Amino acid sequence: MTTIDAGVKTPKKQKISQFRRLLWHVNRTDLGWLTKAALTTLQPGARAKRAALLGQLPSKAEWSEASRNLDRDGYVDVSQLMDRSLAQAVATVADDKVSRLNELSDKQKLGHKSFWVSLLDEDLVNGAFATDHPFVRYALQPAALRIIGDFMRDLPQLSDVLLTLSQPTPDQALSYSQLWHLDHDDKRVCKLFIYLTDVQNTADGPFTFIPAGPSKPFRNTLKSHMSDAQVFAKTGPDAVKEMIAPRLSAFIVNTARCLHMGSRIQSDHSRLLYTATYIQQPRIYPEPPARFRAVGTLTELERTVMRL
Ligand SMILES: O=C(O)CCC(=O)C(=O)O
Repeated sequence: MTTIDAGVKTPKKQKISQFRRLLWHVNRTDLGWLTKAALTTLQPGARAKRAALLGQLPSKAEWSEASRNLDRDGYVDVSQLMDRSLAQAVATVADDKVSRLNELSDKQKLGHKSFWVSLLDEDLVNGAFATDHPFVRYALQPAALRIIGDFMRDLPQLSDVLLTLSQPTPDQALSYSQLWHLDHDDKRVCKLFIYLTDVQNTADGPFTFIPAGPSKPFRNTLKSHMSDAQVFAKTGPDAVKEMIAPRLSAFIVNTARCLHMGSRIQSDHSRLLYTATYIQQPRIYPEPPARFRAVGTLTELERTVMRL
C-alpha cells in the first residue's frame, strides 16, 4: 500500500523505484558482481547443472584458443570457426528483408534509433522468435556456445537475436550506440556479430571498439555514452580497432568489457548486421518477456540456453 503523509514518509512505490535506480547504478560498477554472486547463491545447483550441459558440447582446439582470446582481449574473430551454411541461411533471410525494405520500415514499431531499422518484427509472435528460425539456429551452433561458454565457465543464455540495417542519419549528429559505451545488460555480455554486407572502410560504419585491457579505465564510470574526445583523453586513438571485414565475417565481442560504438554511416552507404546476444545466468535484472518460443524438438541444452 502507498503511504501518503505530507512529505514525511516516502511512498513505498517511490522507495522501490529509488532502490531499483540505486541497484541499476551499483550493477554498472564492479559491485554488480556481488549482485551476481548473491543471485547465483539463491539457485543452488543450477550453475553446476549448466556447466555439466556445457561439458556435453563437442570441443576443438581452435575453439578453446578462441575462448582464451575472448577472455584475454575481450574479442575474437570467429569467421573461420562458425558454420558457413548457417551464416548463409541468416544472410538469405536478411537479404529478403532488405529487398522489402520500404514495406517493412513502414510497418516498423517506432524506436529511438533513427539510424537503425529493425526488420524482424514480422517474424515475431508475441515478441518471440520460433526456435527453428535461422537466426536462432545460428546462435545455437555448438562452436558459438562452446567458445562463449568456456569463457563464461557456464552454459550461456541466449538473450536476443537481432537484424539491423544502419543507414546515414540526415543531420549527422551522433547518438546512442554511435557514441562510445559499454553494455550493461549484465556483467558478461557477449555479442556474436555477422556482417551481412561488406564493411570496407570507415564510411561503411564499422563496429568499432577498444579491447578489454585499454577499456579498463572506463569500467566503473557511470557515464553512459561518450564522445571520441572524452574517450581518447584517456586511451589515445591508437587503442581503437575498426572491424573492417567482408560479408559473412563473424566476430564475438564482450561488450560489457570493451568500449564500443558503430553505425557511423556516411551518405550513400549502409550496413546490415546480425547480432546474437548472450549473458551468463542468472540475469542481474528481472527477466524480460520470453524472446523464444519452442518449435520442434529441442535438447535440454538448447532449452536451458533459451530458458524454455
Ligand atoms: O552499430 C554498431 O556497430 C554498434 C552496435 C552496438 O553498440 C551494440 O550492438 O552494442
